Amino acid sequence: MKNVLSIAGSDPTGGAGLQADLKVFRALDVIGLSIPAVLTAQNTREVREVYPVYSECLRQQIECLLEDITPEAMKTGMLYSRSTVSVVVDAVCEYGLDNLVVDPVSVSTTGTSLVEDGMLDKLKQDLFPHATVITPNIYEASLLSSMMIESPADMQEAAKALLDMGPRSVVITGGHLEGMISDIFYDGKEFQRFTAEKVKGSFHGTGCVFSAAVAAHLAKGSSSLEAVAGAHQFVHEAIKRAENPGSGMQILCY
Ligand code: PXL
Repeated sequence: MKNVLSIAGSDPTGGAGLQADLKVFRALDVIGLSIPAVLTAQNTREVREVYPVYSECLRQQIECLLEDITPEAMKTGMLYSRSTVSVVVDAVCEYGLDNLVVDPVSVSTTGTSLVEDGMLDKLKQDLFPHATVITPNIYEASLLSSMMIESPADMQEAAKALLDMGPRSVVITGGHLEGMISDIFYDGKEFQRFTAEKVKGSFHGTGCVFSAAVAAHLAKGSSSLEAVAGAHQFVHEAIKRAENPGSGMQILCY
């Protein structure tokens, strides 16, 4: 079996973050490796507190794991702080990690900021150039590109701007098109659109599940485009089976 590493935030509900990533890895038949970069206190209604893991702790977790196992792919999720991004960039360079999926997690579905000031600039400058795929949702793509995104044409423009930041490909998720939900993939050659019927409800963790599925597919040898197509399908099926474990948002089931 292939090994896939997630460096991300912990979400005790299991709907998003590291715990969701591990469930995706299990469902897609890869070995899941996991390093918490941030701890959160949250439930299905709110993200109450965010505690980044201090740099030395993160560095030691990465070093100890990677001197033993080399993952075939890796994803980053919520990193929150500039110093956390630095540690991850150092590790990617030092261990020559490939098949890197960067999910530029910026805000929770309930509206809480999940990044400290200046962190997104650092992510763009230092981590994006190493990424095989970056997976912003519409809101994140807009923040990162400083563009208003209101139409499929805007999504394409934003994808071009994001590709110029150095990743080998970009997928912007969660666009709306005539009642359908659409993701746009761009690798500098052509645009590909993936559409699915919009399911009613408020779902937590769709971005995490999507990027984890992309990483799992890359580890198993898929191209970026194939990995994104697989992840799109996976998320759509998981949304249809979503459950409501608390009194807030639904979490995906897969
Ligand atoms: O969905 C973004 C996200 C990612 N990672 C963690 C989160 C959230 C949203 O709440 O808590 C740990």
